[in-house]
Amino acid sequence: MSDRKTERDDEKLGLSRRGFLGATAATGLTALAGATALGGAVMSRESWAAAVKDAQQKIHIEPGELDEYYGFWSGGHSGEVRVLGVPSMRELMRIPVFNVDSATGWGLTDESRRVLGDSARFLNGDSHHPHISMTDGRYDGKYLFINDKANSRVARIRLDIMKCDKMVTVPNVQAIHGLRLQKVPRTQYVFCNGEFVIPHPNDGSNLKNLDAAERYTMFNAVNADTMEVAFQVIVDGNLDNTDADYSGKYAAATCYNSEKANDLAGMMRNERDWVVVFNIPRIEAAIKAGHFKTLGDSKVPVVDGRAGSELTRYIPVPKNPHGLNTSPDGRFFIANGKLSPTVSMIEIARLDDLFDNKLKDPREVVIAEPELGLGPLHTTFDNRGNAYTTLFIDSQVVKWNLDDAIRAYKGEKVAYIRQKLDVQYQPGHNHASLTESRDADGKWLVVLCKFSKDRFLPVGPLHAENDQLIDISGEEMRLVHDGPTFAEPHDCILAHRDQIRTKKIWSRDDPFFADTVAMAAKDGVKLETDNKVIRDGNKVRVYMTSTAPTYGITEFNVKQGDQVTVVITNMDMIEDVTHGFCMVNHGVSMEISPQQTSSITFTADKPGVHWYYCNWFCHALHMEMVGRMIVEPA
Ligand code: K7E
Ligand code: CUA
Ligand code: CA
Repeated sequence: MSDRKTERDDEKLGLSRRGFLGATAATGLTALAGATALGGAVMSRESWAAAVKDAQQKIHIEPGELDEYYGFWSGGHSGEVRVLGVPSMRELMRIPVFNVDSATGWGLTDESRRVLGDSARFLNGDSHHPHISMTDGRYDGKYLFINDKANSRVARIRLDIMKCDKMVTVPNVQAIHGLRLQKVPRTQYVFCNGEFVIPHPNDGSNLKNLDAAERYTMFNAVNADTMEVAFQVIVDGNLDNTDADYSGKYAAATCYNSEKANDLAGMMRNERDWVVVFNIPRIEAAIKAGHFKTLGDSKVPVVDGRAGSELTRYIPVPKNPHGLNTSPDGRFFIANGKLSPTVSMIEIARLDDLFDNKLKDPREVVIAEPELGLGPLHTTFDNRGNAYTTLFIDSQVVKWNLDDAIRAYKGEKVAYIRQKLDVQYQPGHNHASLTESRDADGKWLVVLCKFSKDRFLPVGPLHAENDQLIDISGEEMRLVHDGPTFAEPHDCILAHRDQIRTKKIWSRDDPFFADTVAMAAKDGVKLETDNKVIRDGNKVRVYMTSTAPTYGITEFNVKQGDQVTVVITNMDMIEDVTHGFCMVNHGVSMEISPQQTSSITFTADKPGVHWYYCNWFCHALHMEMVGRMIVEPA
């Protein structure tokens, strides 16, 4: 422990240990990285130690005490969402979404497979951008939405039960990447970007002359209530990240491949790519007036937003821009330059003029383009007019002032950079508490670092990543916690604990299992009391209750080849008494929490005796909570 503090002291004093580590970023530009603390005087060893102690006290949550913030982390290519308490950074829960989960049975149960729909055949996902639904620019705590880049899906998670309840595959695009929500008047649309440019139609009919084929990708809006795709907008170039404004009128997205190239060198050819801005009321009006087409089997209205369209505007910005972030005061869209050391500040108040053709040059909406360091990827904000941008190549977070950046751009001699803080290492997203809402409070900053190198005990060639917690409540950013994570949270969102209201046990009328309840009603079964086996041809439905430590049915008979559906209703009322159901050697497992009904379907393909058991620890006699399925040979 004392060793680590000494190392931190050394870093603070400028004896940066990573100076000896060499560059990780392929660009080899690391050597150009700037000094650690621009503008900040080097503290004495004593005052630094006192400051760190003070910060560490803030994040120490006593056993039994609760955190002030919920954090929702994307799980990257593990496909899930993780729930953390902040500032302790304790992991509270995992919410399986685009993955299959052995513990809860997500991807195995009938209820989850209904949510997954056609895409239940995919066992992988790649979740990047979790965002909480809003009303009037404030988190309303109802839903969390998240994209799946791997299989072009968007999912909705109900935050009262922390389960995914809807999912949609966006048609006619490949790889949904950027995702953000309409903030005002409420989240009616989930905006999401199709990243890759593909030929249309993409049915193999144009492979002989692909260059001549029409090729594009689309910006998409999903209806947050129905989770159906509301509209799609054809764009030039490709689409990376997106965000929406605080008036409900505009959304914007970055494009890194204005070149429409298929290879790396081609995608870096242009010095500027662009931000495309979408005029949502104009798009809605065009669709209402019938000015749209549809593609293939899809019924989704498609409008054309390519150059010259009245629905969009293209604003050139340098170079392969990545993150797109709206400041919580509603004044700016900020595009992060990635291959340019700058970020581009787009003044949202000037967009009306841009759309009304009152500006000669779309660049007139760029009110400043501050130079921050190497590899700016994402920007987040406090409530005091400051922004925090990750510098991937420099492995730093830079704190800078929005208004001072504008003054400097106009030629005033003013320093806009407040501080640069080393992070460990190669940060992607960062996220400040409540920053995507009007309630940004400038207390905590999470920085999601892609590399941990030597920060943790080694665990083989695959290293942990490192989500660092930084105290931003004072003048100076202070690193207070390292949080190792598994592949690969891209992004997170922090909400105050009062903004999230969860259920302690299920309601019997919850829509999550309403289809199963309807099936039981058809079979004349009362789920809360009946323990019954219903045969319907070669389909067998086994209805049982569970009350710690017993199942309502401890033995049932089926025939080899029967399709068996086991439906269990957990009649326990006590919080925390979750039961499970696992049929040995059948790949069958599920969670049944208090007052929940869960069901799972499988084929009884092996004659003989097959035990089932409860796999969620529920009682002193949990081991004895078992039963047998007897399968007669065909
Ligand atoms: Cu920068 Cu997918 Cu948000 Cu990763 S994206 S870092
Ligand atoms: Cu029921 Cu363990
Ligand atoms: Ca480019």
